[in-house]
Amino acid sequence: MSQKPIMVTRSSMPPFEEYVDEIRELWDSHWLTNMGAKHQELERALKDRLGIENVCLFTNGHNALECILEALDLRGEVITTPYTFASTTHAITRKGLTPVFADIRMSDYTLDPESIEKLITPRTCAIVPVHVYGGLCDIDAIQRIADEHGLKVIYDAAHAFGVERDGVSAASFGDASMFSFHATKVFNTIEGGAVCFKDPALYNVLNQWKNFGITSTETVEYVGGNAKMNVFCAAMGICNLRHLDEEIAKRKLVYERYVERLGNIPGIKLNEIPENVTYNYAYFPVLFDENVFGATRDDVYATLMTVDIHPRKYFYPLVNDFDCYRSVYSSDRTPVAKYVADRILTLPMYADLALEDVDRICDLVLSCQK
Ligand code: T4K
Repeated sequence: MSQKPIMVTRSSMPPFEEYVDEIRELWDSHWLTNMGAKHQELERALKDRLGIENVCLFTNGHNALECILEALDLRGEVITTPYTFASTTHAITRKGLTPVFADIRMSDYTLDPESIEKLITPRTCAIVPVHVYGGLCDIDAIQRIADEHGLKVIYDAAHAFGVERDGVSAASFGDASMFSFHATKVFNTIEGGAVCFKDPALYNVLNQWKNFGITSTETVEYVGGNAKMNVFCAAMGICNLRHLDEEIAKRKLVYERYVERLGNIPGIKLNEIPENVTYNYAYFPVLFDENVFGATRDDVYATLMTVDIHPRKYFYPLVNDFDCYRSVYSSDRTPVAKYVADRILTLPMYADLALEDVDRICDLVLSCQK
């Protein structure tokens, strides 16, 4: 059945009774937060699902990223991408580090390893790449650069939950990966996030950072914050994790219909999924080349908005064009990112999007063609 309005995404939720059953025991325990039983249970379930050893839950992906940057005790410059959500750069800046923007690749809009290499200085301490739309970065090239120069790699994997390369989860790459479990994500805990990491010693440190730096009832060793996931969010995660495969399978159908309708249109570029990657179908980005397609991204955006369909320009403007950064940075230095940000539109994508609505969206997109 056609919905109105159609937003860029729509949170998936478990059956109501399933969630109620999950939270019933919380009324008996009266333990609502501070790493309660559901919190531990979700961490265990995530380890199983992702095939990893180390995971730490957080209130949201942003706090998770701030905490891992802090826990790794980084100082100096961090090479990152301007083609991302505000969170990535803000986390770096708020932790007293200096973001340095490298350019992205045209193929999948992730960081271009060549561009990273040119920006390394003696002050560089880390690389924070983003698996944009769930498409994996050039992990091997980035790791080679990091190893050569002794840099940490912290992936912003906010979009990449459920993505695998050759059967290995996106959670396994670099020194650490941050996931967002926000309501808009393929897997959500309402608000939430996690860090997956290599060094097991980080688990206690992250737990302390997210709990005011408290190390025992009578000792506080760090100036930590409060970034603990509460158990109602963890319970939502436990439920949603049971439905993850179904969620991704439904998204795949939507994705395939979009590709069928928009895949061979001159002036439209879609992202390709490499053969060895299992994708999560998190977003459906479309790049419009106005010279070939005959209409701009903004023309298509306006056409859809007129009929209450709300695509989004993720990620426009570029972070280096934000008011809070543009006095220091210039998007002219990241020309590929600038080109993409001016032409990208992410079309509605979620598990329950009806295929007839996908057809309607595609008809409207194609009606802009000249
Ligand atoms: N790094 C990257 C690369 C990220 O993309 C993000 C977050 C982060 C880090 C930080 O992770 P978190 O700290 O958020 O865990 C949304 C999300 O709020 C944000 O999580 C996400 N990226 C970003 C790409 O998208 P907005 O400002 O576009 O959200 P909003 O409120 O306009 O919602 C978009 C659509 O989602 C709505 O039109 C309808 C739907 N929606 C929204 C909400 C809040 C629902 O269906 N249910 C909901 O509860 O940022």
